[in-house]
Amino acid sequence: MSQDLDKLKQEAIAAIESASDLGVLKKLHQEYLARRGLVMSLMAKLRELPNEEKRAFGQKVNELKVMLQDAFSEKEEVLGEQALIDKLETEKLDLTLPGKKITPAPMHPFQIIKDEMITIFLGMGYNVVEGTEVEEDLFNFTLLNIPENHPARDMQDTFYISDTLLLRTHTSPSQARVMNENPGAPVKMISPGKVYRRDEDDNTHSHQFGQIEGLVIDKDINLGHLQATLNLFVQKMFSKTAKVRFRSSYFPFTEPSVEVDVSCHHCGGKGCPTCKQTGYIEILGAGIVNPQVLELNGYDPALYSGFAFGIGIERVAMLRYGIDDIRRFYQNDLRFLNSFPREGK
Ligand code: FA5
Repeated sequence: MSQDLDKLKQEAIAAIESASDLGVLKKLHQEYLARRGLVMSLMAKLRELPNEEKRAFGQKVNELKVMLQDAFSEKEEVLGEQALIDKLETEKLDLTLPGKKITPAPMHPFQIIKDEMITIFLGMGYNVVEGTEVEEDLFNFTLLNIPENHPARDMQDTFYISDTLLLRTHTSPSQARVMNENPGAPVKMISPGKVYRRDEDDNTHSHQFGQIEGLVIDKDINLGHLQATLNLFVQKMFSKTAKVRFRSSYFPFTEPSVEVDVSCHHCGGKGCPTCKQTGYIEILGAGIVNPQVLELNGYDPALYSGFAFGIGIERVAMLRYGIDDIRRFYQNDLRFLNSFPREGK
């Protein structure tokens, strides 16, 4: 019996030492040390031994088991390390290889022009105020001197969320919000954002577009201030030679009111489908704040006066880039989008 044990031990040690990888070692472990493996099968032979030898033999089998377990663990460690070294060797990273070039997306013309417009007004000392796209009827209409059933509401029909909540039709509610935040204090602010209307889409009209609102309230503000401000804006945005036209107009929240057109980029003012043969494209509405609006929003019209304007962002972008159709802003045609500069270039 003892000879069997010695033989098994020698064979096992030799096999463990010569195991070339972890897979082979695992098989050997099963062969020798599993419940029905070679070592445990020696235990079955106990029964054949005389009683006085049983104990000593059992002890020897146990010692062999422990010894083989140690041998397996040691070999496993050595082979594990070798496997890791092999893996690192075969999967070596070449850190000197050039990386994949990441091309920044082009800037959207709406964003480029909006940023430029904001920069121009910041340069004139305006604050930037955020408005809300989902707006209360009160701020969108009533506080701007457009009470319920006023016909001007029809000109700016919109998408209603409830009887009193709607998608704002213009950025002018920011005027009422700013005035109500600090009634009686001077104001010099712009408020950019998206607006929505139930307008029929065509070359120059969209049901969703951007505006930048402007509001100045102080003592002795007059139409001359408004005109000088808008002239400076147009010169900075386009060129000193861009033709500007002030037309008298009507808004319930300004009195007098004007609309401002800039000569059409497409035909240079001769008339074409883009400008509907007029030679000009309207970019904004403006006027002197109606005393009624000052009063509705906590200002004394005997002390204060102001001017306000609302500029269409896409319209300005169309003039600057010669874009013939406002729908291009929303169609996501890559040929159009890729023709604008990329960030950082
Ligand atoms: C207004 O929205 C006024 N709230 C502007 C205003 C503000 C007047 C402060 C007085 C004082 P209007 O509807 O004209 O006005 O729109 C202003 C500008 O938004 C237009 O000149 C035009 O540039 C742009 N715009 C209007 N409707 C559309 C549309 N459907 N699609 C694209 N741009 C539009």
